[in-house]
Amino acid sequence: MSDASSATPVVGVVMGSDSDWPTMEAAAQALEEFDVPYEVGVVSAHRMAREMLEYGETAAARGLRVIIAGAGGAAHLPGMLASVTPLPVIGVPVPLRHLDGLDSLLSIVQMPAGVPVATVAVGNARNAGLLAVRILAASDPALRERMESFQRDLTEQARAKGEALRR
Ligand code: RP5
Repeated sequence: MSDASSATPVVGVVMGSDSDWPTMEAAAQALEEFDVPYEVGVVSAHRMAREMLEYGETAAARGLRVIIAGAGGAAHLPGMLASVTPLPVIGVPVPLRHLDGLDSLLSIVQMPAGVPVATVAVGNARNAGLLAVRILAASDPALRERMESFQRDLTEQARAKGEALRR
């Protein structure tokens, strides 16, 4: 586990394997764009079950407010973390070589009632990062203003692209 900033992390970005990082990096990038302190780590649900449970059980007390968890295949990490923490958990289905990530998506999204995981699209870790920012922004007016500015920019970019195509 490594701190990505000197400030106390408020978002935990975890994944089942270091092989998930090329996908999960986009979540970290989104958090950096909003200067949200985060930490990154590998806590495999299957290969490091005890560490995974300890991570989930201690996350809130350590100051985390949101967990972003990515995994592929039999992707149990987000759901298992959600079962042992009261924090919001955002699941990222990581696409592997087989089944195009459909297995990861279904493993993460089909949670039983009472144990929610907010699941983003297959491979869309950027949206997981942005959703974490929105969750934090709900109780942080300055961060909310930055999110609103980001949304205005997104609209402007879409309009400009539309204008460029107009005939
Ligand atoms: C999952 O198994 C991980 O999240 C990863 O997506 C997948 C494969 O892991 P490696 O064999 O590449 O370490 O638990």
